[in-house]
Amino acid sequence: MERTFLAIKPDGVQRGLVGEIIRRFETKGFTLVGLKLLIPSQELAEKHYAVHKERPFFKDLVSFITSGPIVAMVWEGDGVVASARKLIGATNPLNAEPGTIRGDFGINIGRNIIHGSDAIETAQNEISLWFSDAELANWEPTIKPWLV
Ligand code: FUP
Repeated sequence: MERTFLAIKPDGVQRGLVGEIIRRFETKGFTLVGLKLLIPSQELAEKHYAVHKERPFFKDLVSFITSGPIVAMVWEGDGVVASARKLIGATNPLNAEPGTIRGDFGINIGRNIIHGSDAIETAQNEISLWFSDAELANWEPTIKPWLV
């Protein structure tokens, strides 16, 4: 079953958006299989954003993501990687459609509330970077009337 890695960034946590964001993925029909709150280490943040290490915003990005607690999550379900990206919206919240998380709650690209893996392979790498196998629950809801 497809899985993705999502992280509510320090701005999302501090603005009290954790419940609202989790609700959106739950009510969409995805299954939560991993969840923890942590302040990421410098090393973890640099590995997570390694693809951006030559970009001018890299230093600020790492400093922001390590500045306070984040909520790291793994969600599971058909098409969850692409669907979560749609629910999250465009990277720059000013370009994100209303109805998306960034479109509804953000205006600043450097404070865009939530991270979501951009492809299935990236998701696999990010999940193993942030979670051990023991931290992930292998379970399925026994009743899925919303999928029948
Ligand atoms: P996304 O996949 O939508 O999170 O966006 P990217 O991987 O392109 O960028 C990762 C993070 O870098 C963004 F969430 C915010 C930050 N960023 C900037 O601060 N400035 C930029 O010009 C681009 C990205």
